[in-house]
Amino acid sequence: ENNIVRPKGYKVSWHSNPEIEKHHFGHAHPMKPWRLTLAKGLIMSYGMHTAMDTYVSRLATREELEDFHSEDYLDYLKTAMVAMPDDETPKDYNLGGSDCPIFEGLFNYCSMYAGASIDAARKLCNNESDIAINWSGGLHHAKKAEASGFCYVNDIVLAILQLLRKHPRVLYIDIDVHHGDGVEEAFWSTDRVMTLSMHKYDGLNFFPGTGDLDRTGPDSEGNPGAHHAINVPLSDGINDEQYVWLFKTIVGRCVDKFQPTAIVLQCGADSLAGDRLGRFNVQVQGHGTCVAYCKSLNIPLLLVGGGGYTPRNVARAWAHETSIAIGCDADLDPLIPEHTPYREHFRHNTLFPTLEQILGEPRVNRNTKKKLDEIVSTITEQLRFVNA
Ligand code: ZLM
Ligand code: CA
Ligand code: ZN
Repeated sequence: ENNIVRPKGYKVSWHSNPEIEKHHFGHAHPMKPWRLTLAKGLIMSYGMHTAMDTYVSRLATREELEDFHSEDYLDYLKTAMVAMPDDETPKDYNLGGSDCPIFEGLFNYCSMYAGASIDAARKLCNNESDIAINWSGGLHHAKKAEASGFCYVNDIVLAILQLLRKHPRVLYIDIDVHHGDGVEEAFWSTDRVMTLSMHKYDGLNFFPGTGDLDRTGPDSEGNPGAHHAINVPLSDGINDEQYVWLFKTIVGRCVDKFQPTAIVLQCGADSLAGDRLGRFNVQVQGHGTCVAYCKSLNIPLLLVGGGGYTPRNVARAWAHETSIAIGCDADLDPLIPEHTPYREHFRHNTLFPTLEQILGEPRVNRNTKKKLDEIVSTITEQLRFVNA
């Protein structure tokens, strides 16, 4: 096993619990908590755990969950019947459908990934970490009293609420291929949280169907949340060069104007090329460059996971991004170590497979330069209304 040198005076904490990985959404469901096992195996085979403070996370308490979720929703989530066949389960709170099935241990699963994000946020609040990581979190669609899109409890909202105890302004950035609607909605009416989501948007078909460029916050006069929601709607096939340019340009301008004192980055890996549900041509390198850019801002940073439905690519991305957080990315051999568990899943034995290796034929890029320039100039205009 390799040993990574821990950079002096720079602290990264890794929050996880192996119990989370053992849950199953059901046969053929795209969300596979097991992808976390694959990612952890890769991270550890590079020896990266030796350069972080590692914590086995605990269950979020009822009281902590109630910071965002309603009591009746939490009651139902806790007692929802496992035995009932899918088609007989009542669809209360959007639970029990094919997207958000009720499965064994559901409430423990939710409490564990939420506990990890809350712990991670607290490490940032008391300056015990500069970057805190929870790859099992990032479940951005969950609402106050509703499950949505594979998400039941919104760990991101709970973590941001922790950060707001110490931090005047939090910037939330979401690079999952889906719109971060649950987080956006939770902080819709406050100017202490700016939400920025990049996502596939086609006005109708692609889940959750929201996130157009003109969705910028409440338009009621005098509402402090006005202009504090930022949405970057994208088309199929966007590549690394375009994606990273948009990310740096827009995040750079948001940071200049909003002056966040903490950043939460949702690193959904379904924006990668070859994802089972995604539509983009983003590669592990480009995805990681977004993390590196956030790190370079030297603002306390919470990294959470999110989507990601081709497990080998999820593992590659989150391992690479862990190495960026630690600062050992340049030292890693891109060839996946021989002793990596489940190495047979990495048919191309590199952290950075080419588009041809991933896809055979890359997806057609439907994003024109003109459209991307329009997005940047519209958001630049929007940010004229934002002050720190
Ligand atoms: N049908 N099985 C992203 C959340 C995306 C809603 C259309 C379900 C699926 C999908 C489930 C095994 C995040 C929708 C889809 C079929 C109504 C979505 C179970 C395949 C399967 O094979 C499947 C029987 C299932 C679900 C595909 N669902 C693809 N896309 C989205 C939710 C979550 O990545 O952003 C964060 C973790 N749901 O499009 C339907 C409208 C349900
Ligand atoms: Ca997104
Ligand atoms: Zn997603």
